[in-house]
Amino acid sequence: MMRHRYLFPVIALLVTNSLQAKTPPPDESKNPSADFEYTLEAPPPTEPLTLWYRKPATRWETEALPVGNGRLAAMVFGGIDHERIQLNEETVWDGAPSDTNNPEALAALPQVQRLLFEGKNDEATRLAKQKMMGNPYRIKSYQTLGDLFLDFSATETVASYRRDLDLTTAISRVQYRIEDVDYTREVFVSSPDQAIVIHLAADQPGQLNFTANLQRDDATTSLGSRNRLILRGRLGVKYEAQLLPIVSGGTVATQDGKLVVSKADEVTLILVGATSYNDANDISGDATARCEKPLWAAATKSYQELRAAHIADYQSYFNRVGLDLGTTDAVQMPTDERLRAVKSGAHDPQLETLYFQFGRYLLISSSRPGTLPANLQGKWCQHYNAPWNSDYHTNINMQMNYWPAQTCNLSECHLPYLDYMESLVPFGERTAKVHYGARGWVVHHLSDIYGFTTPADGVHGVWPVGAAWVVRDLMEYYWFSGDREFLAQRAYPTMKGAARFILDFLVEAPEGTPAVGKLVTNPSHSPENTFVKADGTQSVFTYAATMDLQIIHDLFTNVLEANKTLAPDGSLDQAFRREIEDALQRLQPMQISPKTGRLQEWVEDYNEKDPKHRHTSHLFGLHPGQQITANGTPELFAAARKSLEARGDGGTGWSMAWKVNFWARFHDGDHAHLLLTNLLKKGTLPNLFDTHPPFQIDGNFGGTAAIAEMLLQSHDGEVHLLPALPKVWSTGSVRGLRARGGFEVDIDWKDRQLTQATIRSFNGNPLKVRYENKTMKKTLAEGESVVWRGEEGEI
Ligand code: FUC
Repeated sequence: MMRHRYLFPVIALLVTNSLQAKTPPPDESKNPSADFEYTLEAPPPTEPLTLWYRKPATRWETEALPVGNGRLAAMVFGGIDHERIQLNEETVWDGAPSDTNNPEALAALPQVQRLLFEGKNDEATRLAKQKMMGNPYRIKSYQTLGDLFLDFSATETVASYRRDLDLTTAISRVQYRIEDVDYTREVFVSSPDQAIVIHLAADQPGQLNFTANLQRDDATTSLGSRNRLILRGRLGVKYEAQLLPIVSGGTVATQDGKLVVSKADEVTLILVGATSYNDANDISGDATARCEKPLWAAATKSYQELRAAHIADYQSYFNRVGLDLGTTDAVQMPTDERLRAVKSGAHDPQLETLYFQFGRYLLISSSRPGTLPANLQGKWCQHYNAPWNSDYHTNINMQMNYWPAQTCNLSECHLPYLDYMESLVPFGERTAKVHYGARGWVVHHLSDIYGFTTPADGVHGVWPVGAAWVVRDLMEYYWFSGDREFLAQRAYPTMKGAARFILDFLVEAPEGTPAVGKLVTNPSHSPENTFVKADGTQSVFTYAATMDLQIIHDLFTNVLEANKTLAPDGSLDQAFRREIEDALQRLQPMQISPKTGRLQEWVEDYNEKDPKHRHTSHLFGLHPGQQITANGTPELFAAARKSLEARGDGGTGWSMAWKVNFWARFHDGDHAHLLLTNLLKKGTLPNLFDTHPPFQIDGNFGGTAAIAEMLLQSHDGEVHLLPALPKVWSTGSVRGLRARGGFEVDIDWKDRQLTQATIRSFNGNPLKVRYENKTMKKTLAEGESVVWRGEEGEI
């Protein structure tokens, strides 16, 4: 048999990181910790929905593979003599409940507003920085729970190595052969059993020999009964992890805080984690009890039972959507090599499908009913001080995480976002009152799990439209589900609170401004873009940024729709409704620049300091909003397109993902695909994680949502099939996408033409479906479906 052999270089870097006690990664240099000789045979057959690699991961960020159940998460390296499995629990978050409202803010507000209207942006910035920030104005970081290390005896020669992540089962597997023994390791995170499960096996008895230990800075590890490993520590919250080995054959013993497994046939490690976090006000829970309950329950089950329950649970989400964009031989290549080929110009439609399904996988694995929402890194974070604290950024990032939730048929995974937003309401009400003297509730540009709603980081944090934006997902949830009780009990009251704040926050623009007499926001930003004024001075701080006006238009329109849906006779909240209708009339409209023909980013036609800036905030009204459409507002639609062209085809990961969505909304499939390719080329790491850089998960979710948006749209009163199909996806099919109005849609196409669509109705709403310039109307009963092949008229 032909064998390729190559040597891994000896990595003998001894990193002294005592100066960086709080700066993991602790020992990426240990993976692999010895010099192996890999013997590769022909790659094993692979499956289209599997990420797979020929070597163990050496770097967490780019190579390790994520598994998770919404609450617990892990990154698997697949090491041979040294395995690192990095662990997360979603509430291991530094900080503690505290009141960060700043009582000086309210008095400064009118002065800051006056200065901004007078064009004294620098003075306004100085004053706002001094008086309007939260106290303190920084939050602390989401953190790692620690690491599980498995150490095996050193090996010289390893054959047939492969590690993978199977998206159809949510199991990460490592396989290799040493001498004539085949080893297999599987890792998954079970939602039904609330445990990280690691299973080690060999095809011959008595071959498993290793030690296991749990580690984290500032935490202690001890041994409990039945050789249980316990890791305990405290930030504000108390955190804990416990590991229980279930060993067949051989022996298990303990030594120096480690488990020692010798000559075992098969081993299952059950790993649980929890903290004392109850909610944003209360961190007094019992972390130990929260660990022990699922631990002992899982310990009564066999590995096969745990595995089967996990797969059944996971597949009840994952299997709802199928995508085929065409096949390619590249499917036989490891995922990192395929990505490299795409970076050098190859077209790999199956990698695009894999990327799409990976985004769905990540959402299912980081956001389940009852958990917190996915943060900037989902739930996967190896840091003590993560980039942007791995927080909830509400000026694009957290919202983008949830763009695929509805269209990609993961409605339940949307719930953590909605629950979390509602949990912020009482905190946001206090901030509205203390900082703005306003009713309702406000969130600024970021938050954490302790109810942080005040301005953070710098003057760009004085961005009071966060709540107004996040509540749009409540309406999305309603549009997709048709759940009227949800609309009445949850969506409407929460949107109303956000709208109340905006009603009080809006001010009339004075003489001397282009918006004179109109209602505008002040202070305001176009997140986080700097403008240059006619006198050459620069600022980020102004009034009436276009995005604010669009967010407010969206919120007011949605709250009115909800009000009218709940009480068609107009009897609900009449005074409030009139206030909203009146404010909507008086709201400053969007402007098209006479200089450039583009949609203006600010009410004054400033130049941008960086015309290619990553945020394209003034296109919110195009996506995710729906104020700008081809039919409804053709001039704004054309101006928005010019704005996007001027921004270019680059950006950070999430920025490119947003642009794919924009191009999809412009019904330009080829340009959308160009951006998707750029996202894969420049914004995607070998483990398919999105990179800002560094790793940030929003681009994965935005990219997945965008692929769905290219195939199906429903924001403009009709179900639009294949609105942005690129030439390169000439033949394909998609099953199970969801559309507003309560529909599920399957589409087949061939040679760039629709062949057939099946539309199932969940709510019995009237259906209008479009393909190119053909439309069809039909009222389907609840549960009824229709097959359409693009014929005009009613069928
Ligand atoms: C926003 C963006 C940054 C980054 C951060 C987490 O502030 O401007 O690019 O994504 O969020």
